[in-house]
Amino acid sequence: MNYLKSADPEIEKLIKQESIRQKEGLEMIPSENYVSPAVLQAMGSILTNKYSEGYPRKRYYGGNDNIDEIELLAQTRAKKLFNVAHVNVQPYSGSPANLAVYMATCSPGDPVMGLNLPDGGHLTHGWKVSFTGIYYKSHPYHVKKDGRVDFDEVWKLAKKYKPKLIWAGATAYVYQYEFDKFAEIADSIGAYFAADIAHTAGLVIAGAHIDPSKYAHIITTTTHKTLRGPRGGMIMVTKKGLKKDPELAQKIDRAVFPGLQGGPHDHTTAAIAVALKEAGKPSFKKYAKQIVKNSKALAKQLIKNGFRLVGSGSENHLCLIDLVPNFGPGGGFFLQYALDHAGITLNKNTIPREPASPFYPSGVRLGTPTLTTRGMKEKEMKKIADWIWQVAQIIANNSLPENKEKRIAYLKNFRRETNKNKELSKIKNQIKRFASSYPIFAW
Ligand code: DSN
Repeated sequence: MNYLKSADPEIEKLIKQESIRQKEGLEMIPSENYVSPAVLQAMGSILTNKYSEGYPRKRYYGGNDNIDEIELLAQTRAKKLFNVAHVNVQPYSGSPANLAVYMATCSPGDPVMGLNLPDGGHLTHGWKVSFTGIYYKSHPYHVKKDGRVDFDEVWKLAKKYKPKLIWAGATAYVYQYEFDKFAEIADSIGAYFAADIAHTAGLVIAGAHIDPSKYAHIITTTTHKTLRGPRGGMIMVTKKGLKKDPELAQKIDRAVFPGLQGGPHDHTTAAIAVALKEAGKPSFKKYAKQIVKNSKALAKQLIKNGFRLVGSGSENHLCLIDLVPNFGPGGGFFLQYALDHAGITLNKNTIPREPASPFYPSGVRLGTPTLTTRGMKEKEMKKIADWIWQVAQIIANNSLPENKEKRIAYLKNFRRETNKNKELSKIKNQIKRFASSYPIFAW
């Protein structure tokens, strides 16, 4: 019985269309993934009916015996996988998780440090328009020309401003995070060191990325990126964190609830538990290692084709193409739009020392977690890199006008021309045939 179709045919149709898009296209946004049917089933379960403010065995409402067991299972699995002393699985997503870390460790106005947003950092690491940059005194650090964190600058800023909290982590960083270096700096000034591994959590537990558990005091993550779970978040306190502050676990828990959130999303907690169980299997390790192999293969072929990559490669799950040689400053939109039209989804992104703006950035960010979930390997990455290059050649003669009025008209025309471009339609058909032959639930 298709309940949705009879109750709400409009929504049912849109979901169907989206599932076709996800099947027929190549999803290369590095923060996305395809969850397993088991995770989906837990997400869509009757657990969504329940309220359970509080924590296991300490709830404000009755009827929570089953929910307690579910949350405890999620906690136990996370603690084991990430080798941490304490975990809170209730944050609604990555940003609320990070806010809870501020609330647990800082007072409003305290100095904090994180990677600058246009350099690949995250909004919640202190960017000026985020709550975290408005209510705390943010002193962002940057990357060098090669895209690597400038640790000389991190040392200098840390000594000068004595931040209470230092973040490591990013949304567009092609190297492994050097947690040991951050720890040395944070420890030298008595700061809390939080590792935000939202992008790389799956790689960390598979041994495909440096493990932060012995360096950081706090680890935050989303659960829906390389970890391949539902949209959610977790905050972990390491043994080192408890040594620095024996109250840290309670501070984090109090910050999540009642500090920032109400009732946890129990259907999400259950789906997180399922995803963590899947992530504990040897097949997941193989999967996560293949993500990195695929990203390296993709980077190699993109460079061979003629693209300029930030950092000249990839050490993790993503690549960042610097499109200044192709379209001049601010040209990320051109490639994102044309590829979307051809069936490859990625996102425009700032590059280090961005010459344009976060709204019209000069690069694109693309990654391999979803393609790897579908069973693709190095051979397929080569083919996809070739398509990306072909599309870039088709739209090669575009550049973003500086004048605002001219820019609007130019982009309107670009969209119109792209939509009717026959060469792009041909590539779209090839991609559709190719992508459709790889199942979404391949593992
Ligand atoms: N939106 C996430 C990403 O794409 O990296 C960060 O929050």
